[in-house]
This record gives sequence, C-alpha cells and structure tokens, in this order.
Amino acid sequence: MCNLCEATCGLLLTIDPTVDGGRVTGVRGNPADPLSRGHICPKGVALGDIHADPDRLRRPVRRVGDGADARFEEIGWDEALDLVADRLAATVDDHGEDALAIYLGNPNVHSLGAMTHGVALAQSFRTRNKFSATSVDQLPHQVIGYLLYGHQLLLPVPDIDRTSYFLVLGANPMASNGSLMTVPDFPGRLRELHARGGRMVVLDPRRTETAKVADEHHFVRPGTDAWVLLALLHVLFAEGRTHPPSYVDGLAAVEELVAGFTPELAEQASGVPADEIRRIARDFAAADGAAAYGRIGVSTQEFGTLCQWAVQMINLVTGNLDREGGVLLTTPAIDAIGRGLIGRGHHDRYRSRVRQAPEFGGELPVSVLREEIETPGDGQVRALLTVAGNPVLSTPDGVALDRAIRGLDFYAAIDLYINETTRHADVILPPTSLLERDHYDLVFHLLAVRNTARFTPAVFPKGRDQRHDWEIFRDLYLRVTRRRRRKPPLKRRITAAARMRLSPTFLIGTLLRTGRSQTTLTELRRHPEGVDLGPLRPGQLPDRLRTRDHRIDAVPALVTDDIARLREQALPRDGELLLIGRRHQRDCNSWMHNTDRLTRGKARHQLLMHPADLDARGLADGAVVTVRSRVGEVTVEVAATEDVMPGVVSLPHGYGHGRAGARLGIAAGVAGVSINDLTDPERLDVSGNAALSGVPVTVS
Ligand SMILES: Nc1nc2c(c(=O)[nH]1)N[C@H]1C(S)=C(S)[C@@H](COP(=O)(O)OP(=O)(O)OC[C@H]3O[C@@H](n4cnc5c(=O)[nH]c(N)nc54)[C@H](O)[C@@H]3O)O[C@H]1N2
Ligand SMILES: Nc1nc2c(c(=O)[nH]1)N[C@H]1C(S)=C(S)[C@@H](COP(=O)(O)OP(=O)(O)OC[C@H]3O[C@@H](n4cnc5c(=O)[nH]c(N)nc54)[C@H](O)[C@@H]3O)O[C@H]1N2
Ligand code: SF4
Ligand SMILES: [Mo]
Repeated sequence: MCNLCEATCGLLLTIDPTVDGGRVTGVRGNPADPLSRGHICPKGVALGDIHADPDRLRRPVRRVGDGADARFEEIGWDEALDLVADRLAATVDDHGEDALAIYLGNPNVHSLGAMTHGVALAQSFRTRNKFSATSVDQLPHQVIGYLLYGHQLLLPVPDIDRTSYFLVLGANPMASNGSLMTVPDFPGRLRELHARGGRMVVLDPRRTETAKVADEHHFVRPGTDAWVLLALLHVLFAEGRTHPPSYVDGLAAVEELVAGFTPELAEQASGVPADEIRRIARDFAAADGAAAYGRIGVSTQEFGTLCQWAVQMINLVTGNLDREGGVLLTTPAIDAIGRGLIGRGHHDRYRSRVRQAPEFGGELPVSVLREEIETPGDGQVRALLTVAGNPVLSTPDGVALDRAIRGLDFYAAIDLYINETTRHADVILPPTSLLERDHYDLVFHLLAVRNTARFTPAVFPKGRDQRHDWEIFRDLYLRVTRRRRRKPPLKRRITAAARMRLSPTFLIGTLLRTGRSQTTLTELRRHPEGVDLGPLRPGQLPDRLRTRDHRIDAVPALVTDDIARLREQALPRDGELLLIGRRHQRDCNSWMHNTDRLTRGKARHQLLMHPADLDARGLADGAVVTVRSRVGEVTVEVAATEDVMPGVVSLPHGYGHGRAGARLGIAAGVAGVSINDLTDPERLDVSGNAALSGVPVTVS
C-alpha cells in the first residue's frame, strides 16, 4: 500500500533481490485491491526511488558548523539518541515544559509507527507548544466535526460511488487524489458517476484539472466561498427545499442567520452569478443523493470554519447526511474513534503565550510558532523537535521561521531527509523507509469511500544499523524519562514504557482481535491485497454521534459569531490581486523534488496569471516578476493562462528549495520559490488555521 497520499493505493512491486540487498524494478497498481482497483499515480511509481535514494539518510547525523559552513556527519545511534535525550530533558528541566516545541508534519498520519508511538511520545511532553500541519490544512474540518458531531474525526465522506450530484469547492482531486475523502482512482469513479447520469459541479478560482472534467465549473473569488455557501442555504430554506433529520436542533436559528445572505449579495462578493447559485441549490436538493464537499481551498482561508460548517449544513438540511449517495460515516475494521484511540478534541483550554491564540485538541496554530521562539520571557521556546515536517516551506512567513529556528538553543529532527527546515537541526534521526516497515492505515480507512482493511508487511528487511520510527520514539521516550529530574508517577511510567515496547504490528493484531473488527491480522496477512468490507452504510445516525445528548446542535457559537465577521469582510478592490496555491499530480508537498522521475521535463512552478492582468501591468508571458505581500517578496517567472480567474494569481505549494541550494540534491531549475514566503501568519481563521489562500499581493 502506497503511503504517499491519502488515496492509499494498493501496489504490486517487482523486486530484484540481487542488487544492494533488494531493489524495486517495477511498480504497478494492484487490480485486486478492493479500494484502489489497480489505480496508481506517478508518485506511487517513485516509491522504489525513495527507497534507493542516495540522498535519503540511513544513519543519524550531527550538524557541524553554522550557516554556509554547516555540514552533517554521521554518528552512531546510541550517541545520537543520548545527545537528543540529554538536551530535551535539560531544556524542560531548566526552563519548564513549554520551552520545548514539537511540530508533527504530514507523513506522521501516513506512518503506523508514528500513530501508535509518535503521538504517545509527543504527548509525554507536557508542553503547550505542540504544533502540526493540521493548522495549515484541515483544522476547520476537525473543529466542525467536534462541534457538530462530537468528535474531531467523525467526518462524513462523500458517497462518490453512488451519488448523483457531487458539489466540490476548493479541492482538486484529479491532482491530489482526494483528501479527507480517501478516493483512489478518482478519474475512474468520476467516469462511473457520469455513466450513471450523475453530475459534478466545481467552484474554484482556477479552472483546475478537476474543473476541466466537471459538468460545470464556476470561478469564485478566493476567500468568498462563505457568501456562496450561505446563499445556497438561504435558497434551500427560502424555497422550502429542506428535509432535515429529527436529531438536529437549532435549524430555525440557521434559517434566520442565512436570511440576509441572498444570492445577489453572494454574487457581489464572489463573482458567482446569483442565478447559478439558485440553480445549484435546486439541483442539489432535487438530486437522488447529493454530496457537498469542500477541501483545503475552503479550509485555508479566513472563513474556513464557517465554510466547513456550511458544507455540513447543506448536506444535513437536504437530508443527504447519513444517506446512500449523500455523505456517510465509515465503519472501519479498527474503529479508532469508537475505541478512543483518537480523542474527541477540545477547544480553548489554554492559549498561546504571545498572541493568546486558543488551542484545539492540544495543539496551537503553527502560525504562532515563530513568535513563541523569538519573544523573550517565561515559557519562551528554546528547543524544537520536528517529526516528518518542513515548516520553513509549509507554514506562513517561512523566511521569519527559518531565522527563528536558526536561533534556537537546540533542534532535533526525525526525518528521512535534510530539507529546508531540518538542515538547521543539531541532530537528525532517520527512520526506515516505508518499504522496510509494516503498514496498516489507522487514519485513512476511517475516511475512505469504501470500507476495506489492508495490511502491508515490510517488503525489505530493515537494514543493518537502522531503526524503525517507532523504535526511535520508544528509545527517546525511555531516555528522556530516565533523565528528567521530575519524573512522571512510577505507575504511569511503567505502563507507558511497557506500551512503548510493543511493536505497532502487535498492537494492530490486538486491535483487530478485540472490539468488533470484521477481520483479523492473520486473514489480512493471507490477503495482502486487502479485504473488502463493503460500501459505506447509511442509517448510523444518531447512534454514532459523540455529542453528549446524541443530537446535533446546528448553531455552535464559534460559527454563528463568525457570520457577523463575514458581514464586515472587505471585498477585494478593483485591480487587487489575490494569491492562491496549487498542487500538481507529480508533487508531494515539499519533498521528492530530488527525484528525476517526478521532475524531468518543463518546470511547473511559475506564477499563473490571467492575460488581462498581465496586460494591465505591461507584463508579458514568461517575464520574471516580483510578487510582494505584506510579509515578503519572491521573484519568479510568470505564465499567462485563462485558467485562473482575473484578479487571481497562483503559485504551487512546496517549492522554494533555492535557499538550501543543491545541497538537498534538487536541481536549480526545479527549486522554484516558496508561496509561504508570501503568506501571512497574522491571517487566521477562527479555528486558528492559517488563511493561506486569498493573500493580497502585487506583481511587478
Ligand atoms: N501555502 C500553502 N502552504 C501549505 C499548503 C498549501 O496548500 N499552501 N498545504 C499544507 C498542507 S495540506 C500540508 S499537509 C503541509 C505539509 O507540510 P509538512 O508536513 O511540514 O511538510 P512535508 O512537505 O509534508 O514534509 C514532510 C517531511 O517528512 C519527511 N518524511 C517523509 N516520510 C517520512 C517518514 O516516514 N518518517 C519521517 N520521520 N519523515 C518522513 C520528508 O522527508 C519531508 O522532509 O503543508 C501545508 N502548507
Ligand atoms: N499530487 C499531490 N497530491 C497531494 C498532495 C500533493 O502535494 N501533491 N498533498 C496531499 C495533501 S497533504 C493534501 S491536504 C491534499 C489536498 O487536496 P486538495 O484539497 O484537493 O488540494 P489542492 O489540489 O491544493 O486543491 C485546492 C483547490 O482549492 C482552490 N482554491 C484556492 N483558494 C480557494 C478559494 O478561496 N475558494 C475555492 N473554492 N477554492 C480555492 C485551488 O485553486 C485548488 O484547486 O492533497 C494531497 N495529495
Ligand atoms: S494516488 Fe499515487 S501517491 Fe497517492 S496513494 Fe495512490 S499511488 Fe500513492
Ligand atoms: Mo495536507
């Protein structure tokens, strides 16, 4: 099973065992996989390249020297683990728990060991300064899951295999392969939807790969989706097209809240014609199974939480929640929610020291990390641990964060590579690669468009002198605890240490044997292609709600208060440009740009701009332009295209390798610039999620 994105495709590898202890010579999609049905994308083909990559770290390294003179030298595991444990323990003993910051990057959710052991290690540090990629991504979804359904990951999934109307905002599954909707073979599933007579409607400021295969695409001005979504609700209520389930409270209040949000107002704000909004609302309500879906384009904006609330409301008031062809909850073999492996979430139990930003689920918005490092005082961050992340490229104002990280007393990273962030680490601890470790997906079975269970045993034995990530987490936990002056209570320590010593695979076996799992590890080992547990099941609500009264409160205060803020939103001025991001099928967030297979051919990191906007500035296609925001500037080639809405420019996310140069094994022509040198850490949604989309910029 490929773990590079949320699609989790089943693969068939061909191995030549005679080269270097085993080399991948071929990668294909596995037609027998009950979820991915043979799908593969170019990144999956590159899995073997990661394994064989000479740039990939196999042993711990220690940084020697600073700045341009810095280099890394290999050291032994014991020395490296001792060094990291000494410094982490000393930091929290001398300066308090909050002096250590932890950042968990995206690949953690794609690693079994990170889920079973990494989260436990992070939680063993009692610091408030915990961060992750969540707050530059899907935090609004989690907040809404928590507020409406009582659990941050109780997120209904579009029933794409049976729906007849699929409304998509701010997502490009043709390139991303889906997110918070594990949907391998999106192109195939869309063809089937069309063959059934179904429709897909896309709202996006760019005519994306997904928009191009949709039945309808409407340009929407970045950051104004909330107007459109509230107007859709307005029409549904005004025309009596609602038939909500009985377990929902507060719908009269919702009707009142959206009363002023007419399609005409939405048109002014968003550019989507009022008549089209009315028609979409009617089509949606009339469809025999309809699903509204909004992903990071509508999460990473100033009204992300409001957007995600409205998306849920549209599904709910039209009777499409928990309905075949609408949006449904999964029933995975390991129910990580029901069994309490993932907590419900909590909000505003404490706030960040400098900006007073509220926590969610024990994490603070990563947009405050820089100021927590650089602002002196009690609780100032002095040491950092990152696991599988690259916040210098992936979080707002990367230039400032880069500087702040350089100023830390100590920084340790657990990562496969030296990247723009980990190059500042004092020590990097590299785990085994995916092909050397067992995998069971605890997260994405939970979000998949079909119920299946798949276990992937390690393809290659662990190399000599290598460690799995869970072993690194275990060893750090044991060593840090031993060194702490103030240790946790003995009983808790013994239980935690015993649990840290159990392998992830053992834990998966136990979880499958107990509970109400529909399969066992033995069966999954006999069927490496996976076991089919059937289509998603309707009729699970209100039983599965985790709210205290098993009802849905449709009007959580956090959301309704934000509607007032929306009314005050300044609409873009004429001539103003708004910056959005994009993903390409061959990109994998900020890594894998050192692989020839995924980067050969024409560079694809240009600034996309509408010809009319170029003309207005006397610029030509191919010119080198300077893009400026409140925060910073970048210089990049511009490409003219009518695929972006006038007034919108787009840069891909995950580029900007130039700052570290060829040292990362990335060719100069591939390096590009980082969109997050322009994004603004002051622009947050109410959830604390970064508003990465719709950043005002100038281009000259
Ligand atoms: N402007 C803008 N910013 C964005 C986004 C955007 O669309 N626009 N997207 C956001 C999103 S959705 C995300 S998820 C974040 C991603 O941001 P991050 O999670 O911070 O970064 P990644 O680029 O995913 O970097 C992952 C790192 O993990 C390492 N790695 C890979 N596999 C493993 C492993 O198994 N173990 C360990 N220990 N390390 C591993 C890789 O070498 C790489 O260095 O970026 C966010 N930032
Ligand atoms: N090939 C590839 N696949 C990936 C990744 C990758 O880096 N490369 N990353 C993975 C990760 S970590 C994630 S989280 C998922 C994300 O998966 P998706 O959510 O599908 O991500 P994007 O492709 O960035 O699509 C976001 C869309 O939102 C649009 N958009 C921007 N601003 C707005 C706005 O204000 N309103 C509306 N309506 N639309 C807007 C953009 O034009 C873009 O088309 O992809 C995953 N899959
Ligand atoms: S879509 Fe590509 S990267 Fe994602 S899981 Fe499938 S093969 Fe891997
Ligand atoms: Mo993400």
